Amino acid sequence: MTTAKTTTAETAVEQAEFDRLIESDSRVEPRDWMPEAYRKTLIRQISQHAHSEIIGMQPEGNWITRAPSLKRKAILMAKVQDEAGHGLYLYSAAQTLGIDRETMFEQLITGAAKYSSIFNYTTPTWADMGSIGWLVDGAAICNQVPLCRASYGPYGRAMTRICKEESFHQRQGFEILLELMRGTPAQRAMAQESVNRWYAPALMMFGPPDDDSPNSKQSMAWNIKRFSNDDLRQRFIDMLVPQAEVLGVTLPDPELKWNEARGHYDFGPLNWDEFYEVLAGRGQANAQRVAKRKKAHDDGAWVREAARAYADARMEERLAS
Ligand code: FAQ
Repeated sequence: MTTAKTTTAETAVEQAEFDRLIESDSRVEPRDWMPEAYRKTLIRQISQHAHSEIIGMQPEGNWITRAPSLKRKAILMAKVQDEAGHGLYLYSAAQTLGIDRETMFEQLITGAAKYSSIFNYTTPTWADMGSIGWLVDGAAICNQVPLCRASYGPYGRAMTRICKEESFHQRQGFEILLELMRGTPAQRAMAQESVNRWYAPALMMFGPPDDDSPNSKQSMAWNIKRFSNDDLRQRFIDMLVPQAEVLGVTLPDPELKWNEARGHYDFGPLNWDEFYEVLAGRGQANAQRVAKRKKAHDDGAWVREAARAYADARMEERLAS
């Protein structure tokens, strides 16, 4: 009885300290007490973010062997390797919350954990490397710069480094499209056709409209998310329009129009049925993406076993000395 009372009192003190950290916009660190719901939300978001980076290597990995020049190949390889690194920082950040890598992997393969809808779209043309860099990395930066200030320390710190690399990714995509748009009529047509396919899915990366976003309110109260899905989407569109003018591409939305009174661009409705179909596993490439990830994991079993055997041997040596 006494123990239970003490525990409740202790929890109240810990909760008050957690609330103080959040209210003062300070960082919560792995050693700190945190409410279970906060821990769960972070594990959900960080692990899904990590899965997105790892699955996100596939649509571009598809073009490494077919890049049009040695220079483009080297840049693309570096970018895809960066995504692997982002996945690893993020898995490590999630592990500080008490979940292990094998469990996260199982959640990805069984569909219990999501990854970004955008990576279920296919990349049939070289111009798609430009669109992914410009639109997908552009949306990722817009969403992720505020996450550098996320209340959970390991997540915010991982995001700072990730964002630096993402801005190089965005610029290389923009430059691929710029070169195509300055090329032959066929190259210009290829760039425009690709932008037509990636534009709306990139806008949907920010998540459902605020009214249909069950997690936003609490995540914002905890200083994990700093802006709502719709606010970030609007910010991204406002940023894209002048960049599209420089490129000379048309954004495929006839309702896109500057609204002087709002100080923002108005835009047409998005097809949220398509978004939920992709989330339900019925996108262009869901099955292929997960199967490929599973095969890579299975094929890498011997590396994990060897690394474990080596670590065990080193430990035995240390204990013996
Ligand atoms: N795709 O209540 P909300 C990248 C789910 S990395 C799939 O609004 P929340 C770099 C959401 O999880 C891209 N699912 O949720 C790169 C929730 O379901 P749950 C990844 C989505 O968490 C570039 C449900 O819908 N970035 O691109 C999506 O508050 C090129 C209700 O939604 C991040 O993960 C979606 N688009 O807000 C790599 C950033 N949107 O979990 C390679 C961190 C929503 O309850 C190549 N994450 N859902 O079952 C976030 O900022 C947030 O988690 C949001 C969603 C904004 C994605």
